[in-house]
Parts: sequence; C-alpha cells; structure tokens
Amino acid sequence: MENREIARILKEIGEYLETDDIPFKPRAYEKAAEAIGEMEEEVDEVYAKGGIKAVEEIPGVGVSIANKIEELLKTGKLRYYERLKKKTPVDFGSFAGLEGVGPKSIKKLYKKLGVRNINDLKKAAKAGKIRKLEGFGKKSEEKILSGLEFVSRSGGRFLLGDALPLAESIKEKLAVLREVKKIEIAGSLRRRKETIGDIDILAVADNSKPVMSRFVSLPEVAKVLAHGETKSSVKLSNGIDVDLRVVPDKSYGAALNYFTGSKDHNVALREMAVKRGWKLNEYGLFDKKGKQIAGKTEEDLYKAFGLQYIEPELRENTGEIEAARNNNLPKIIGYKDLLGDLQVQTNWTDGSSSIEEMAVSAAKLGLRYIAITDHTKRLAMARGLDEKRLADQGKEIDRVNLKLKKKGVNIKILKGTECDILKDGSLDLKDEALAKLDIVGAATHSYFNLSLEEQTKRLMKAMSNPHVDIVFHPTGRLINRRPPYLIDIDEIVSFAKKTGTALEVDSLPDRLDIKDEYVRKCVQSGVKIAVDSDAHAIAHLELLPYGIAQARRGWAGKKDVVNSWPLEKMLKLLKR
Ligand code: DGT
Ligand code: CA
Ligand code: CA
Ligand code: ZN
Repeated sequence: MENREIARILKEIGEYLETDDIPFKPRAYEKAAEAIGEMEEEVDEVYAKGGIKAVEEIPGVGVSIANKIEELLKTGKLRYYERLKKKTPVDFGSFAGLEGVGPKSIKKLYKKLGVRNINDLKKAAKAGKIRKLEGFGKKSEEKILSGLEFVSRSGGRFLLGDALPLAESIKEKLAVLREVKKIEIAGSLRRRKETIGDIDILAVADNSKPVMSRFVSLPEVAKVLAHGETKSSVKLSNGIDVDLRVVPDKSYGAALNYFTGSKDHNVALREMAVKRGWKLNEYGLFDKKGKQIAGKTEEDLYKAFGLQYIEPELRENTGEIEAARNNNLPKIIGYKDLLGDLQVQTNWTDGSSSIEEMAVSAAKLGLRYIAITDHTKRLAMARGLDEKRLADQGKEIDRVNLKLKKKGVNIKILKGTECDILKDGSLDLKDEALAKLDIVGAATHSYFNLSLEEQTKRLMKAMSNPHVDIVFHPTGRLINRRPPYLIDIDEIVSFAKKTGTALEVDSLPDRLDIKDEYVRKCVQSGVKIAVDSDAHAIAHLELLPYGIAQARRGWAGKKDVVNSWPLEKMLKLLKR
C-alpha cells in the first residue's frame, strides 16, 4: 500500500473522529497523516525492514496508530476505519475547496438532511433546507450557496495571492528530493496573472516515479485526479488543482515555455517556427530534418527566433513578440526595485500596528521611506482622522523619525493621508491640512453606483485639487467579490497626465487596482504609477511583490514607478 493511501485513510479517520467531538485524537491522526505524506521512504518498506517497532518511530505515529498501519499493510483493510465510515458515510473529499464547512457541520448536515457529498449539499441549500437547521440559519445557507457558486464557477478562479504561496511551498517540498534536478512553477502563475485557474509545475528528474508518489501524497492533497510517470494531477484541500509534469532535460526550456503560455503567445511563436519550416512543441524547436535546434533553455529558444528574452509577465501576445524582434522590449521593473511604500495604515485608524512598527518592518524589507496614510473622518467606522488628529499624528511621526534615526534605522516616515473623496468630488479634509502633508492620496469609499459620467467627473474633480498626489485603488474593485465602479479610464489617464497625478497599483491580492491593462495605458501616456502595499498590518508589507507583478504585466519600467525613485526625486515627481 502506498504512503498516499495510508495518509488518506488516517486523515479521513481524523475527520470522522472530529465529527464525533472526540478531543485530541483527530489531531493525532491528522499529524500522522501529514508525517506519512511527507515521508520519502515507503511505509511498507519501513515495516518490512523493522516491523511495527520501526513504524512507531515515524514522527507523529504512536502505538495505536502503528497498530492500525500494520493491519492496513497486512490485510489491505482497517476495520476501525470501515466502522467509522459506516457510521457516517460521507465523502469528505468532495467538500474540498468549500469554505466554512468543516467536518462537524458536515456531520450535522448528514444526520439531519442526509447530505453525503457536495451535490447533496447543493440540493439542500437550494431547497432552503439549511436555514431551518439549528445552528445554521439563513446567513450560513447564503454563505454555503455563495461558496458553492464559487467552487462551480468555471472551476472557480483563485487569487494569485492565495495560489502562489501554496505553489511555492509545494515546489520547495519537491525540490528537496534527490531525484529532482530542476523545478519551476509554470502557467498563469508564472505569468503572475491576477487570478489563476490551476497550478502548473514542471520538473526535470532522474527518475520520475518517487517524485510523482511524493507529489500525490503531499499533506495538502485532498484528491488524486491522475497519477502517471510524466504527468500527475491532484486537487488540494482548498480546491485548487495542481498539474505536475516531469520532462527530459533537453526539452526543459521548450516545455517551460509551452506550459508557461499564454496559449496565444505560444501560438504566435509556433507560427514563427512554421514560417521558417521549423517545428515547435513542448519537446523542443526542430529544423526541417527533425534535428533539435533549441529548447534546452528558454533563452536559447527565444534566441533561435532572433528575439530578445521575453519575461513571463509579458507573454500575452499583446505586442511583446514584435517588440522583442525589434530589440524594443522595455526593461520592466524588478521585484527588488521599490524604495518606498506610499500607502500604509496604522492603529491610528483601522490598521493593527503602530507607526513605528510599520516603519521598522518596512526598513527590514529594504524600503527607505513609507507614507503613513490613514483614513479620514468620513470613514467613521475606521475611526478616520479629522484635521486635529491628523496634526497630532504628524507630531508623532516627527517623534518616531527622530527615534529611528538615533537607533540607526534607515527609513524616513512621510506624513500622508488616504483622504476620502466625497460624493461631489471634493475632499474630506481642508486644503490647509492637506498642504502640510508630504503625500496626499485620494480614494473613493462610497457611492460606487454612480453613472460612468458622474463617477469619472467625481474622480477628476478630486484629481484637480492641487494637493492630491496619487489616486489610491482607482477603480475600487475587489476581485471575485465586487466589480469596479464605472469610470472612463482613458479620460482618467489623460487627466492624470494633465494634472501630474499618479495612479496607484494597490498590492492587496484581492484589489490589484489598477489592473495590468490600465498600467499599460499609464505607461504609454507617461503617467506615473505608485505600487503600494495598502498595508493594515506588518505582514501586508510583504504583499508588495503582487503589485510589482501587475506593474510588470503592464510593461512598467522602474522609471514609471514613482516609489522606485529616491525620496527627493520621488517628491519632485509628484506634483506639488
Ligand atoms: P489558467 O490555469 O487558466 O489560469 O491559465 P494557464 O495559462 O495556466 O493555462 P493552463 O493551465 O490551461 O495551461 C498551461 C499552459 O499550457 C498554458 O498557459 C499554455 C499551454 N497550453 C495549454 N493548452 C494549450 C493549447 O491548446 N495550445 C497551446 N499552444 N498551448 C496550450
Ligand atoms: Ca494553469
Ligand atoms: Ca493546467
Ligand atoms: Zn482605501
């Protein structure tokens, strides 16, 4: 029996036990399942060599679980597991990816409504049966329905910010295997699209078998969809599918290129090959005689076509191939090129950390300046600042700047605001107060449903205020949750040019606002971009790379991004 199978059974036992409200035991099974899922050696080999004593030595496996593993290995079955399954015959795996429905609710739903899998759940929710259950109610039913809808909507697209850390952790877990020679994340993730359909990973390995078995038995795997020597696919417990492909070393570049996409970019490259009488596929680039002429690396592939190397973020067939042919690709901003962050919230309003904590963390990440931009008074819920508290905050910033300077922390804290744009486009703070600040960001947090004309005018009025430096999250969208409000982006971009206002790329993974296409419009019009974290806590500062990714996808160079300039120059570039 494979480790994956043993781990799956132990994990399910944990889930069954949890439905029975048994303390500690569920976690013990879960931990054992994880440990076995992460083992390189096969448990049946461990058992064959050292018997039950050796099995007990696996971390997380005690006497009782070792006994169960022994029964499984000897008989291929486990009576304890069969009994639990009979008692609660539900398919836990089918609920993978559905938020907010844990083993306990699943058991209740089974007991009361006979729900055994996700399809049963859908029927019950649609029939309005869940709202009537004790401990559920209308809110839970709505939540389940919207969760179900998300899972089903074209397989549900996931936020880059959710998928990338997962993909990287899987990559790390496989990279340590001695068989793995090369490994890389491909697909839309490598192109850093704002949402992704599934995770694609590519590897070169001496022997793919152990790599594939390790992959399908990773602890985050809920379901194995395919298990082969060159390709395996799994569904993770949060619902994301992952494809792993193992390719020969001589094809690595061609395969990486093929599986990075985009499909349109691939098609355009292939057409170039056909025109020359060549053949391009995921195995390589071949001449008329079928001899491989490139494809061991991506670099040699682009070179064979006479193209500059094209960064993955640009591979959408929106002019990058032509630019590469003319030696005209922009040098896009690098992931380490930011020197500052111009939107940071603190515990003066709805943030959770102090000015000093944010500044010290930003300095640790290598930033040289941050602007503190707390909300303004109209946002009463966030305890938005009025002119008086803003002035007090200014004094505190002076104090912290002095303190950090003495301590030798190399960062400058700027005074700023995320000033609310009122319905008529006027601002929530008096001009005298704005005039004292280093950075004025203006943002819309209300009246999202104005007409295109009204909303565009409103924003332009705010931008025409001479104190306003940046428009924060200019379109107000929340990916998968709230559409952008209506604005005429071309008008806004040309007005930004006219007024010298920068537009922000907000790095929060559910915002990424403005999006890549709009960044490109700014770059083409010479409008500056500010890539900000919009951090409300220390940890959010680490989300800046997502904003940088959008800027890269929008062809922005370092020069286009205002906060990649040194402090003095940055302040000069922003109008005032
Ligand atoms: P996703 O997963 O929907 O966010 O988008 P991708 O781009 O990751 O697409 P996926 O996972 O279906 O396939 C990965 C890459 O494989 C894709 O970017 C390009 C390549 N590919 C897939 N299907 C085709 C195809 O029919 N023709 C070509 N030329 N390439 C393909
Ligand atoms: Ca994909
Ligand atoms: Ca895929
Ligand atoms: Zn905001």
